[in-house]
Amino acid sequence: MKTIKEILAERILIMDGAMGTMVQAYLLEESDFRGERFLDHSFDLKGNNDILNLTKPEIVADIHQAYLEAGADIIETNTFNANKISQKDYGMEDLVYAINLEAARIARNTVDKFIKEHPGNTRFVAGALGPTNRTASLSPNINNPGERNITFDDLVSAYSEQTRGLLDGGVDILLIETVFDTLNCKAALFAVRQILDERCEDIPLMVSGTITDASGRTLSGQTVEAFWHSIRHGDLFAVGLNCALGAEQIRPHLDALSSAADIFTFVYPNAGLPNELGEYDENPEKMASEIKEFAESGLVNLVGGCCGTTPDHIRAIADAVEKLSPRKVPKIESYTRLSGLEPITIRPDSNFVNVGERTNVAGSAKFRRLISDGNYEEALNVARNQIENGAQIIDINMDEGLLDSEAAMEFFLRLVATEPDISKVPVMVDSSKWSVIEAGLKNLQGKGVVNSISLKEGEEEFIRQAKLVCRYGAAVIVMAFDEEGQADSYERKVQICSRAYSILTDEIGFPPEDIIFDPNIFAVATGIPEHNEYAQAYIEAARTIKETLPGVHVSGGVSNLSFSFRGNNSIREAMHSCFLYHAVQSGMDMGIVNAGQLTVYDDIDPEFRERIEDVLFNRREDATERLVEAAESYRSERKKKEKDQAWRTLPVEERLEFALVEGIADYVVDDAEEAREKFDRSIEVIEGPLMEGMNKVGDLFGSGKMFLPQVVKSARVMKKAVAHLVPFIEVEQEQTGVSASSKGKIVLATVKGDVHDIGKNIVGVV
Ligand code: THG
Repeated sequence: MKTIKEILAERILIMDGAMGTMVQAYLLEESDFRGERFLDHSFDLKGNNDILNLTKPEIVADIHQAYLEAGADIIETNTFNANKISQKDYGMEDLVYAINLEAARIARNTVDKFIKEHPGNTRFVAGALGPTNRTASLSPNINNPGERNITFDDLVSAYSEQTRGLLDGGVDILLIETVFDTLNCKAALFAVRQILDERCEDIPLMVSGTITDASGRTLSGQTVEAFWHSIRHGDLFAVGLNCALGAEQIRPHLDALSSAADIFTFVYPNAGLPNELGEYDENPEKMASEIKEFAESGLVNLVGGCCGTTPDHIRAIADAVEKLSPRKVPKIESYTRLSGLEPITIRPDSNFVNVGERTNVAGSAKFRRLISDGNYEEALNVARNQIENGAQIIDINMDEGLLDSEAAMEFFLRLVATEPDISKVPVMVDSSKWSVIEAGLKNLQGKGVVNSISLKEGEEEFIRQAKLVCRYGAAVIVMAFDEEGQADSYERKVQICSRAYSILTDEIGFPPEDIIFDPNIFAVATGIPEHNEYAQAYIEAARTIKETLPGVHVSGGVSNLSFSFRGNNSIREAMHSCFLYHAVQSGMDMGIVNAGQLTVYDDIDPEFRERIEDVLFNRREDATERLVEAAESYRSERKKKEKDQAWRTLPVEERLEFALVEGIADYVVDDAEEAREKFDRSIEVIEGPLMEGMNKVGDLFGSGKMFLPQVVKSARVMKKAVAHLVPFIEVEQEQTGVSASSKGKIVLATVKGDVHDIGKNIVGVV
């Protein structure tokens, strides 16, 4: 018989329709659900459709048979709630294995019999794993956002048991369906992959998400693309959407999924939304015509029906798509794809990625105090500020002797999960303890980054951890650290990273694009001569790693560089800026930084910059001395500069430009007003000095002398200035009869998430 992949290359496959809708039509009573076996069971069983596998197997088989006759190629087992979490409601949690085993056997037997009676027909059994009735990413208690009534481990255990039953009963496919919380789904994937490994088996795995409302997000808040990034690691055979909205409303989300996913896609919608009587209005013809359009548009490889659909719907759908060709699975570049609630893709030509460092108890006295005092609201603000200042990922570290770090990581991530403006970005779980990293991974619904693993405890442990990183579905930072210690020279950095790369890619098939090397940024200008080569060694190692290890990224903890100037933030910022300016040119494409505290490279006094660069490149014997010497005066000068506000005496045009480049919003309204009085028309302030300032920002950004967090600050200043001017512009337009609309409209289209999109948003502000 043909394999399912062979068939899918030829035609669109048909999945079956609703089980529940069909069961309802039998008008079963409590006694039917109970049968002989559960006559004395202490819970009401009416409505527990899964128990019918044990008490009314002939009904389940008849429904399967009806769908096979209607043209379904794939029959789903009657196991939507056959997990111990959902069955607990009926006091049936001990019967879960038996229910799944029987359900799989019923479907198996019905399908096998059908094949025998219709030679040449291939049909398949998909073991259905539902979402359970609990959600791992949301709190059940509005007053306590950190609370959960289900954990990742609970879910893994429940899904493992269900998977065993389904596999033992002989299913051909496993279908994790109606996913409303991706963390639940990640636990299911973890369980299924683990069980298949244990049994040395492999069968096709399908995942189906569900979009519950008009926002186009899953119940737990992810966009379709973020959802896809979170589950890609599952080595899936197909991904799709089901349930919730009817076919029409599901279309844009199916479109998004279909363009993002480089595997087969499917959809099995409801027969519309239930009406006020709880009935489904969409008739077979209407639904079939909608699904036909999906197929004609090349969006799907498999189609079927969910709630409210019947064999008539499936027959109509099968007829409608019979002659249509299946979607061609697109080739998608294997770029780094992370997610929080929203997706982020890091391409080889992406700009430098800022990772916010402040949510680190070891790296911020303030954050440590907030966590140890239990002031989580403020601690969340630390994370939020990093993002507002341009961090695209946040690094979270709870390594502190007096903390229960596992518990702190878990609790903080659960709080983060309930703050959409924070959880929109991916999380980097930072700890030197593997148990803390695992605690983190069990609480991330998106695809995050493990920070970090290394060869320090040898290859065996390295491989064990790397495999787990894959199984949880994360990218990983690999430190240049081996059995001999941390790499400090160029040679050791390159050698360790190359060794780690070949172990990861050759031995365990780790995707290269999910490897981020950190060749160690160490403190320079410490007075210890051995440290003098550290910065240059990093910068050169970054170049070689990027050139010789295809697909990877290079990151580092930037603030480490300036530890010897602790307390002197102005010199530290200047050092970080100089370092990044050079390191990014040589291939560093990600860094853990204090987002919002990066000086503009060109702003650093050239003489001082030279002293910093003398240190970074170890250009003179007395480089450290000269930097230390300048440090004090630089600090006081900077302080003076900050205080004495010499720039306030510049002409207004130059003040506006300065404020934009520096991201200083304090005076911009006054300055915009002053400029407005100077010009004939208010719009000229925007078209003149403000645009000029933004052009300067653009040039600095383009040449790597400004980073995204700084551009964000500039945009904020711009927005404030424009907000002041707009009312005047509108009045003037009215007076002159020249209105904005009479000038026509400009439509700006960009690729969502692409670098141009950032540009578009800035232009949008303008
Ligand atoms: N590589 C990787 N991960 C890392 C590091 C790295 N994680 C931790 C660290 N290094 C990066 N994060 C920080 C965070 C803060 C500081 C330095 C690095 C820092 N903090 C101030 C200090 O210690 O002086 C604290 C000041 C304050 O209390 O506010 O410098 O290299 N993969």
